[in-house]
Amino acid sequence: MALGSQLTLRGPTMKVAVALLLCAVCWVGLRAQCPEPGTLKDPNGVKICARMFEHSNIYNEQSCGGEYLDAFHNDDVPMIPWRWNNRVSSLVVNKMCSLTVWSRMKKEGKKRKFGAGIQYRLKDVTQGLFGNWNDDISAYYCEC
Ligand SMILES: [Ca+2]
Repeated sequence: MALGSQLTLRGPTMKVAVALLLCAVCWVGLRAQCPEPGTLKDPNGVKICARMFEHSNIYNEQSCGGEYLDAFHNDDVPMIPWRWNNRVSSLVVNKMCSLTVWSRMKKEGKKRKFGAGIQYRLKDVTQGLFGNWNDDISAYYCEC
């Protein structure tokens, strides 16, 4: 632990403690975890069809980060809210549900149907020959 010993030598103990505390807070802030498909419910206990997340991560346990957008049963959204356009990077589909997505507004462009489960990285989901689905969802339909 070269960094730790340098800090100890150069600064007072208090500085080290503060640094460690900040680091811990920082790590918690960055940490995210994809919910298990069967646990997706809103605060009122209503089943969520699918949850789409702003970020993904190369580590599965840190994926599904940032803001998220919930889709409920029968949500038919040909025009995703503007601030969500081309932004979704990971998603979870509830058990017995499916989420169909399009790469262009008005359900145009490429189309893909996701069954129940966790997609940690839409970057890994191919679209056509060279593309992928990261930051490329512009319309969706969810059903259970
Ligand atoms: Ca994103």
